[in-house]
Amino acid sequence: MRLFFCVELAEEVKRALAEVARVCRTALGDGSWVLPENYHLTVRFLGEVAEARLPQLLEAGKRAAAETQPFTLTLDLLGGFPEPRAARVLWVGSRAEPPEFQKLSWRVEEAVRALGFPPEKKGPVAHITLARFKSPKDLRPLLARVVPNVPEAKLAELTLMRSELRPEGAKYTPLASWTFGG
Ligand code: 2AM
Repeated sequence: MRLFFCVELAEEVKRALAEVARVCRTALGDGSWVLPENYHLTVRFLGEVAEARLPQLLEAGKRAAAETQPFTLTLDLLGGFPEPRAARVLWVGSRAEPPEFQKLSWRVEEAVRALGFPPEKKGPVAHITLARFKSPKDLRPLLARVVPNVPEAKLAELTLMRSELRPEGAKYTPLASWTFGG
């Protein structure tokens, strides 16, 4: 099964992000726009994982969450990966990324490496993907114009999510969640 660790967002945050996406979509047009119910903060993508490894991952998630304090994230930055002038991903993130996010990412990264998963090469960037594009788009005019207006996100738990890819969009099912701080 296809799995990833993430942090889920409150409904009011998802609603505000959907409004940001609506404004962006009017400007950008085509693309694969993430369903608002699917918005999340990825912590670590694992890819295809044998079911037999699930108990170890559940243990790793539980431990990483217990060592993390609840934190907030100010969503005030619109960005593009790999770069704004030729982006394949449109995302919302933070101008001041909280150290707790980095710490959580590294705890999870260390735990999954210890389980034999290949290292993640990209450094963690706290972001929520709004859209993906088949051909790269120049997002610079949009980024210069739109500043996300989203309530502060209160992040309270780590989730191990299952992802099933479907033509109409991914279907995500939480397998387990652990409150930060135990
Ligand atoms: P994203 O947060 O930038 O969208 C589920 O697919 C989640 O895992 C997505 O949120 C996605 O990134 C993240 N992810 C990271 N690497 C991935 C990969 N190689 N393939 C698919 N998703 C990946």
